[in-house]
Amino acid sequence: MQTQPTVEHKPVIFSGIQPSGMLTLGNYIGALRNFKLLEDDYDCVYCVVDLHTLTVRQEAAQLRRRCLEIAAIYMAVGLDPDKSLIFCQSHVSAHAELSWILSKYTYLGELQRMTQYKDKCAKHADNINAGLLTYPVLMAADILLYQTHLVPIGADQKQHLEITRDIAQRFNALYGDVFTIPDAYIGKVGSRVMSLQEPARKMSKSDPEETYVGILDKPEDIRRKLKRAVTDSDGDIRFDPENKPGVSNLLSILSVLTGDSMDKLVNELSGKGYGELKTRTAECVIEALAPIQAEYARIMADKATLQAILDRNAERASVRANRTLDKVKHKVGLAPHGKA
Ligand code: ATP
Ligand code: LTN
Repeated sequence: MQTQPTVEHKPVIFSGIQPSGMLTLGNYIGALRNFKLLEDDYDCVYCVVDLHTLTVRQEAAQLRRRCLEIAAIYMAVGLDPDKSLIFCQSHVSAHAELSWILSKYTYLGELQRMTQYKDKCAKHADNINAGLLTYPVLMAADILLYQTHLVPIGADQKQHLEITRDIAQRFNALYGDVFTIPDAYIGKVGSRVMSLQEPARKMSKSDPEETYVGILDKPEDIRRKLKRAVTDSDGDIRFDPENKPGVSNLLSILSVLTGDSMDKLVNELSGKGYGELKTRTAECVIEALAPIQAEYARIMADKATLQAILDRNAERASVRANRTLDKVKHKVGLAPHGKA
């Protein structure tokens, strides 16, 4: 009897970024950089999660443009759209459909406990819509549709990954092994890059300009922002996130981007003063972002090609996502359609 050759399937990665603004150094260090590092060893699905972005009021033309921009950034960090599946969430209707079904397997109490929900309610008190609450269900749908093993995210998304696992386990307990249970991948250093002005808070693209470095910022802006970064007054360079959040934040950024250990950096910089730490960090950030910026400009100069890549990849993603969605629909008892 002839034996079939075994096909080696790589484990699946899924992650998403919202097109809610131009990306920051936090998004790069906490998420994007890891996307690229993991690309060769996994079957990767990277999504621009535009449906999530609707939870906060957006200007339509700007949101449309930003979707393309984030997809271009994915490619500019080196992700290959023929290797990794790069697409817009709203182009694959299975995400919204699965989210609707999973919301019946998610408890109100667990959604109300999410810290991002509480933070967003406080920040957007004039528009506390139902989508802010059900946001993690859509995120669970994103991840579970692709039978994902690993989800590279920043530390702020850990709670959302936990609820995703809970929903999947609850569903599997009722209907059998429908979903793969995903694990979070959170980098050891840099999983929480802090605001340059309020180093106790995470750097966020929806905060004021001076609090973050944008991936596309010009060198002079990066130098200015880092020079003005809030530190403290004891003048001592050491890694102590609790008591010295500003200095520790700069050290973490340097450590991730150079690959140098914290001990090595602290040894080199001790006694040198904050000016030196800030200059070194700025130059290192400029050097890391320069090739990404050049590649981004090249990709954005040909939007037709970019659009064609997104269209093609959305079709491929739909085929994969619908396999899981069809299984789910069958399990919960939705009527089959006539398609053979
Ligand atoms: P917003 O500020 O608009 O709420 P965000 O930047 O927090 O957006 P996303 O754009 O969806 O949210 O985040 C994309 C990825 O970047 C997520 O994995 C998130 O955990 C990570 N990330 C965001 N900010 C940081 C940060 N300051 N440090 C490390 N990782 C981050
Ligand atoms: N919730 C995330 C963005 C996001 C995501 C995902 C991340 C939506 N769906 C699926 C990983 C996997 C955020 O706000 N940063």
